[in-house]
Amino acid sequence: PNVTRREDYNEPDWRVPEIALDLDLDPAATRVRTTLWVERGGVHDRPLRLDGDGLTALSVKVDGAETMDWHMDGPNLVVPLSGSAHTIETEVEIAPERNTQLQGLYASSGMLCTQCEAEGFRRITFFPDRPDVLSRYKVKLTADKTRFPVLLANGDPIAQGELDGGKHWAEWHDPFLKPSYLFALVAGDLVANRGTFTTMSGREVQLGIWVRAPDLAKTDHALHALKLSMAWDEKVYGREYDLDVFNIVAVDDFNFGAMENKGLNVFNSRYILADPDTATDYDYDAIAAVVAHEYFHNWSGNRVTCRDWFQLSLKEGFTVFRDQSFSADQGSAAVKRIEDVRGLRASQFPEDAGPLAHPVRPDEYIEISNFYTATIYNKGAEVIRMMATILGPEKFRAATDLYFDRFDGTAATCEDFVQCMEQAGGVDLTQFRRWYSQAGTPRVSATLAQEGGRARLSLRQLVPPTPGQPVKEPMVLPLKLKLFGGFTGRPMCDEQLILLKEDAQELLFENLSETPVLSINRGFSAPIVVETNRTAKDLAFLSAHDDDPFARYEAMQQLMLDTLVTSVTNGGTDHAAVIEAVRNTLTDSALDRAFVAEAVLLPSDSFIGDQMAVVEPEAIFRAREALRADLGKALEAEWRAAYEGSLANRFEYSPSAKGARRLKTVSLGYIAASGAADADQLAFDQFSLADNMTDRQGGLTTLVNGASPLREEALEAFYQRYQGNGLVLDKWFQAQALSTREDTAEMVERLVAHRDFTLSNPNRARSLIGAFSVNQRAFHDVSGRGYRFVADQLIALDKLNPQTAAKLIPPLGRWKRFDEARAAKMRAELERIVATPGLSKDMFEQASKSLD
Ligand code: HT7
Ligand code: ZN
Repeated sequence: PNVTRREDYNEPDWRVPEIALDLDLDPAATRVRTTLWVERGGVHDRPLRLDGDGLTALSVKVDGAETMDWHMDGPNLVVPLSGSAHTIETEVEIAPERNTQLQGLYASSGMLCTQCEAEGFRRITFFPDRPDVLSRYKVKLTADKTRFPVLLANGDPIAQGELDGGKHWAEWHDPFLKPSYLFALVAGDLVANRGTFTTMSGREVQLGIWVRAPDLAKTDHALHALKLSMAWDEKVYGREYDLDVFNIVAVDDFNFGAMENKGLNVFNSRYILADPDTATDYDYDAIAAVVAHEYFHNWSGNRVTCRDWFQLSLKEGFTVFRDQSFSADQGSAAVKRIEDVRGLRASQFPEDAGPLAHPVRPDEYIEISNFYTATIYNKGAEVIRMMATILGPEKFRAATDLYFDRFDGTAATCEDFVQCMEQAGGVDLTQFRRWYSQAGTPRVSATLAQEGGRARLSLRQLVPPTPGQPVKEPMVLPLKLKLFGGFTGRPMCDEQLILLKEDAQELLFENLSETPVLSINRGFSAPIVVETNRTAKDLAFLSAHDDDPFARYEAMQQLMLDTLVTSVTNGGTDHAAVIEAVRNTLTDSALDRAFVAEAVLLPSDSFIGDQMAVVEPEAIFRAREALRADLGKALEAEWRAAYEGSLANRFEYSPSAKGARRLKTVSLGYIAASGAADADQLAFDQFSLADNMTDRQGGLTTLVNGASPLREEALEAFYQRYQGNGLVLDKWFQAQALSTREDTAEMVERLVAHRDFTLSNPNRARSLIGAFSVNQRAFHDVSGRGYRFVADQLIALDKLNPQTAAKLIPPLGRWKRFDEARAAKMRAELERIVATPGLSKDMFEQASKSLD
């Protein structure tokens, strides 16, 4: 397959300032008539090359006249042109109902919708399908009025009318220049939850959340989140919405979370639909975050877009940073930071340490869809966050203002963004740019040594080798740090921000009156791994006294990790320090319950594995269960108190009610781990009496991990209650796939045959196959059956939906982290995948790179 390289970038040969699309929509045969106004870019004699994917040109006209002077170069249409400006008309026919890839125009639950990022537009019509070709779009949609009464596209509605034969049409104009990946249309039998938003300059924007009629009652939360996002972007970034309408449509079959098409966002329905009976607090939060994310793209992505796909993090990293900041402002910023860091460690750190590691601005790709990764999104967001930290809030805002002003209406690069940071911030980011070019998670060792009234902090950094990058240069690491008196608990200095730039650096602290304890990388100021010489006592102290909530959480996590890794490697069972630290946190009534719930959770099996030279899934599972059991038993009274303290909680979506629910289920888990005789009944009661999905799911997952007869009863009751609700059934499949029971692999194999399981819906495929492959114990069963099962499923899924299949390869690619027997079995499955006839390039890239 072809490799696309960043260094090969050239400006487009032909610009397309205007495009008119005329689509006669029909699921079986949609006619697409396209007119392009093209202009030669610079002095050259190259023909017009229009990307296509699976298209056959039915007619080609140049300047109004039918021509045969064109040819196909593979999937692309090539038209020689003599002048500097022409109109080109093409006609194609496509079949959305046969589009199982969900890229381009496709059918989902009776509606027609599009997904064009990254390269889906070329599956609809011939076009220079690259993000630096910016055009003004006019779109006319025609369809059967009964099946498709609602016709939506980007921009503002201009006109509509009726036709003979039961058809109708609508015309939409988007006045803003946009790349083809932001094109969208939707046709369906939809209803809208409508609202309005008055912008800071006093314009009224019509808002609509479009769904099928039975789902209308589940759209209030998304609409509310949209209004909050619009107000937040005005207040925090000075960004105002620019069209008269903003529509969101929810679809059931979607490869990703959502898509920021100009004025017409298309969403995976799981990120729109919510009511207390069907959505968890996690879902509610995710809906608000994704609505915000897509809305924020209107500026960071749409008004200023990307020059080429290597710059993807320019819009994604920045927009994730923006949505994280928005969510932090809606509730507890500390808990949000903990959740974001946990997510980064669960998905990005392993990616950065594995065969698919790549820089935030990659150098090459085979299939761009494979690069919508945690590195581009989440590490990209951390890179923006570090610049914001270095500049401080005022200068960072000045820098983003400069960026938006300077690049409005253009396709920009990461370098353009960094230059704005430098200019408005008055800083030199030359070395900092390595965050864009070097892959791998930097590791810092921090050693604090006391010499009388002085302490010396020795810092060393190491950026590990990654594929294609054997040798690394030192990075700029912004580290927030502080010292606390180990005896009095008092801060011994103000928080400092230091920039670690060298391989090794030292800091001296003078006039210390007591032994200092180091608090470092506070707020997770740099996305790195820090190793310190802090003792269990130091960590326990910080977990109780640090005044930075993130550092407090982090100290507890480190204490737990150290204890667990010792248990796994030496069989140690000294859990006293962890038990005391958890007791302190759990009984500290001054703490927010949501924070307590996060702080007392043990690190996941896979995060424990990430700390080890060779991952031992079974030993990790046993060590973690043993610590859970000891915590459960030693603190049983405290868990019960916490559980009961959170019981009187009628559903309300507020930070404090969410925190109470979270702590309730975490406590339930520990009560179950203690082996208490009433634990199963407690879980079952929580499950059955719940007035909301968070509690119901909490009860269910606790039971699903155990062996009580109530387990089957709860699973069956859940299934019966929610049969027909796809999003909730996803939870049912997922809970079973994530079960910590020994027979999970067997159960998951059986669930594939369940009448509600299908690979053609991405959410369903991810809920079973995706969830199972991150269940460390079950997936890495020494027999290799987990690997075989996942490979079989991915080979089948690739035939339908290569993008979704390829995204599920990484767990198999982690073979180097396991013992020889497991590694050989994982490799064998990857080899089998690579050898599959007709494999997509998506899967080929992921699986073949994973073998290196
Ligand atoms: N910008 C959007 C990316 C996206 C996407 C990428 C590949 C294949 C399907 C896709 N659907 C949406 C989502 C976002 O980051 O907002
Ligand atoms: Zn995005």
